[in-house]
Amino acid sequence: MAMLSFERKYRVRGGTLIGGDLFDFWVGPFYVGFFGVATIFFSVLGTLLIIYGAALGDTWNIWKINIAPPDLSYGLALAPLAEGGLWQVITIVATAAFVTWALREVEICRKLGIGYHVPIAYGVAIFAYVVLVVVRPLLMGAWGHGFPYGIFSHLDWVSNVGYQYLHFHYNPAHMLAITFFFTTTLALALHGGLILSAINPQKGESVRTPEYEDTFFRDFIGYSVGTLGIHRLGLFLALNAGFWSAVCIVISGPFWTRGWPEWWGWWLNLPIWS
Ligand code: 07D
Ligand code: 07D
Ligand code: U10
Repeated sequence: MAMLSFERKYRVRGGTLIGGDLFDFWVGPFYVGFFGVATIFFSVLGTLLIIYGAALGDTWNIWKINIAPPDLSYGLALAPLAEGGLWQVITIVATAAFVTWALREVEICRKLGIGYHVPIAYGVAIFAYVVLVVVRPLLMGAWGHGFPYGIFSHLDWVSNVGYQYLHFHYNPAHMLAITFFFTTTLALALHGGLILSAINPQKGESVRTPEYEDTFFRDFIGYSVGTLGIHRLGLFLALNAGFWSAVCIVISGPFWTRGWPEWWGWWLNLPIWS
């Protein structure tokens, strides 16, 4: 890919976390770096392990390939490769790939002298994944509580685990997470819409300044969060969606073992009703 006109100016060496200037160069549009090489290594290895797992299974149908965690009877022990051991190795390799990808983001931020907002945001997604496949299984005493690696099989896992708690929609942290997800899309639709309405005018019209954007919301709902504020709000909403997702699943099992509708008993038992 051709180098964009501005890229040369921003391609500065240094700012690496480890290894000095080892791999401190670009290949085409990509920054490489120590963590780029590490990401490539772990993602290639992970993909090969998934292909090996698929070869051990009974289908090459992409939707049905499934690499399951060990049976619950293995507890927190290592399992033979064909009986969940592969899932355990893939979990380690996948976590390493996600973390090295995040560290590559950090190095790029350091080179550019910008904040670490993007890697922190991605860190929340990694956190949710690690909660699903490491933290919750550890707390419940068996790797078998992790989700299986497969397109449809992981959907089955979500549904089955949901019904284990009778009605997952009654999980209060799930409610919070869903509300944050919905609010994030609302905020993005409002923000995308507002920006396009102001800076992508019809032929013959002029581009409008941020004051117009502020004025739209002041006229409309009496308050504008501001042009910087909407990005802070967007990040806050999105990170909370991921965070409360992790909370909703880590409390299901380790901290609440009955149906989620029962949890609401405290409300019915409030003394004010009697
Ligand atoms: C658009 C960025 C691009 C990323 C894409 C995903 C793979 C997997 C692997 C064959 C928004 C690339 C996919 C590399 C191929 C093999 C072994 C991000 C974008 C396009 N899910 N999930 C999907 C993952 C979990 C759930 C789709 C990953 C939890 C439900 C895709 C993880 C729970 C539904 C996918 C993960 C859960 C999906 C689209 C990891 C709760 C759907 C994802 C590592 C979070 C939807 C058939 C997407 C679907 C879907 C990937 C975890 C629930 C295959 C990598 C266990 C209910 N999930 N998922 O667009 O159509 O994300 O499924 O944690 O309905 Mg899932
Ligand atoms: C875990 C993904 C991490 C991804 C990473 C990156 C690659 C590279 C490469 C593209 C967290 C991977 C990158 C592989 C790709 C290239 C090149 C994100 C993760 C690190 N639910 N529910 C949630 C809703 C029901 C249940 C979360 C809605 C039913 C269970 C969210 C509904 C029952 C679990 C959510 C609904 C049920 C969840 C998911 C509606 C089933 C979880 C988002 C409208 C009968 C999961 C941490 C998330 C969770 C979860 C939404 C319904 C069960 C809040 C809107 C009632 C068991 N549900 N749910 O977590 O919290 O993203 O996981 O009905 O475990 Mg639910
Ligand atoms: C935003 C924004 C904004 C913008 C924006 C954006 C947010 C202010 C200014 C950005 C948004 C968009 C562009 C919109 C679209 C985005 C989405 C919908 C999000 C989802 C994105 C995707 C689905 C795309 C995903 C694509 C990816 C992740 C790229 C994949 C690329 C790679 C895998 C290569 C990565 C490169 C690495 C790791 C380093 C470099 C390596 C190479 C080039 C390969 C060569 C390798 C080496 C030199 C190392 C050798 C390797 C070794 C030794 C290992 C070998 C191991 C073995 C086992 C063989 O707000 O407005 O506008 O644009």
